[in-house]
Amino acid sequence: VSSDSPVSDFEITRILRECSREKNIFIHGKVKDQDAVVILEKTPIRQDTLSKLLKSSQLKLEMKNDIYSTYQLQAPAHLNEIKMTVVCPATEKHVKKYLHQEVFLVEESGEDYRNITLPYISSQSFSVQWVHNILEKKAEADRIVFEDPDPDTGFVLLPDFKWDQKQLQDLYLIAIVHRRDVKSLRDLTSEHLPLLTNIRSKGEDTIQRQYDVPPSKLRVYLHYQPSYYHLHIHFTSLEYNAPGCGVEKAHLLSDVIQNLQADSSYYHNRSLAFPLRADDGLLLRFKEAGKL
Ligand code: M7G
Repeated sequence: VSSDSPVSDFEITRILRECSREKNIFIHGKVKDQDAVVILEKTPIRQDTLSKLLKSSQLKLEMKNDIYSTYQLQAPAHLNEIKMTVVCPATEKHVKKYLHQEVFLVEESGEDYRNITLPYISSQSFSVQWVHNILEKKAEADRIVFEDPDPDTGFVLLPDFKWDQKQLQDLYLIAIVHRRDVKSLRDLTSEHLPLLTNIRSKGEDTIQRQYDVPPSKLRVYLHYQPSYYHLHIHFTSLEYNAPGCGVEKAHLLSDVIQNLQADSSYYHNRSLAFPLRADDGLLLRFKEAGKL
């Protein structure tokens, strides 16, 4: 590790989560005196480097039996990269976000949102400084793929930091709205339909043009609850099982648009179900209110 690396002084405290199938590991540790979370993830094998990988790697036979054989393949360093994400200084909430935890499904009525969830998220949620930095071009400006600057219906489209952009199998972009008064799905009414339809059409057009991925290969959705309460839309490859793309957390943008067309206060009134982790403060609030 080079001396200007953010993790050259990293001291491991504990492993928060590990998944051999996803080939990633989430580590809590300290850099000097600051808490840090480091995520290491093996990147997908790229089709465009396949022949190089097969030709230039060293092979070690592990076993052979009839028509079956397995090898250990030692790929050259540049074909064997690991993606690292660093959160430093990390808050207690970041550490918890990545810790493997039991989850519980909560059903939140519109009233529960206003009485329990809203007061909680107003005081407890993650900072959206990184979002403002993107909108103000103070960070990631060179990564912006498309921008519509309109203050009401405009947004910025850029790669999510989960995607290293090296292959399309795990394509992942996010559209972040310019308006700062929409926290989540719950705030949406028919007033926001021009914003949502604009994001859908320009987002899909841009991804088709830029990456040659048609709308029929995209999963376009919002999370409820999100981690960051500034409205943003996820655009992921349909082939990629992105974390949080399951029915308990993801709401397809096309469904959201139709629900608002049918009823402007749909998301104001409806009960919405979502998973909460055992150590989530919001879960405790629901329990205290006798809702679980
Ligand atoms: P979310 O639904 O609020 O939360 O989505 P989740 O993290 O629980 O899914 C926020 C999305 O923004 C996630 O897909 C993150 O990977 C992505 N993201 C988070 N941060 C801090 C950044 C960042 O600094 N830059 C970029 N480009 N994406 C980020």
